[in-house]
Amino acid sequence: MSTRRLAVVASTVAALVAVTGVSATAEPGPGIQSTTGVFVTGDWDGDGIDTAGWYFNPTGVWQLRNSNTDGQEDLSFTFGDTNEVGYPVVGDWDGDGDDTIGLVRGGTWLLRNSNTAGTPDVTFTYGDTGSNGRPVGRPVAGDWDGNGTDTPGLRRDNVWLLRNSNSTGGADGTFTYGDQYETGFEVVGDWNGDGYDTIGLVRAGNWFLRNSNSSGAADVAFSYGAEWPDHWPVPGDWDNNNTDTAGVAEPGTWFFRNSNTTGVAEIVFEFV
Ligand SMILES: [Ca+2]
Ligand SMILES: [Ca+2]
Ligand SMILES: [Ca+2]
Ligand SMILES: [Ca+2]
Repeated sequence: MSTRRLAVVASTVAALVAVTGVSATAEPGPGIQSTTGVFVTGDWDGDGIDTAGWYFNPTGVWQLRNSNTDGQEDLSFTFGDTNEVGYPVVGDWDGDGDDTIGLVRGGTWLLRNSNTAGTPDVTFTYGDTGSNGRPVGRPVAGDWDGNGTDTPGLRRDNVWLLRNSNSTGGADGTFTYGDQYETGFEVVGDWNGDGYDTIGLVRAGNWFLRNSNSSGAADVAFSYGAEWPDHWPVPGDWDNNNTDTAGVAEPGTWFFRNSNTTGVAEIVFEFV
């Protein structure tokens, strides 16, 4: 077991105030994909605990681990093409209790209901395709209406567009959260354990979480981790108490915390 602990710099967390009524189309700051892959977390085996995963877009290979401990992947399979342009998403698309994988290629969502190689179980159009073949905006997924299934969302700058079904159509809810030309990294989770996933932003290690999918100020703000891309924000439910809390990953090491507060990592392990 690693003895490394995440150093958290105590810093003043500025209040995040949402700007309303501003239309924005600019791409957010962080690069949409890392050349070394994308860190993801999900409940791959349906035991109630979110665990680590990794998607390597140059090969389309997913590597998932079922415990937050040092070790190799429990699952490894290909879903995606060589030099895949799709952005990885994770969610419980069919509401059976386990999280599975998906890709967003431009405006096309390709979702699979098992963590295995194969063709998409669900395909639909949501959003637009940019000139580079990637989605316009950053895809997210969450259970916005508390019915047990995760469905799509997009963040375009500070405009969030959420949909409540995995089918072709428009946004069911749209609001602004964040600044115009927002540089933060978007996160989604059930921060307060009420059964609804809501949104958040992580700016340079400062987390700004909101408990409703609406415009307004952050409900919870704290510092955890370093600025992206040193630390990739990966929230999840590490202790199976139905609340999602902060986590960050850097290549090879994962640092999870069981509360949305400033402090050190409570779970640290080496994976990928
Ligand atoms: Ca599922
Ligand atoms: Ca839902
Ligand atoms: Ca919630
Ligand atoms: Ca938890």
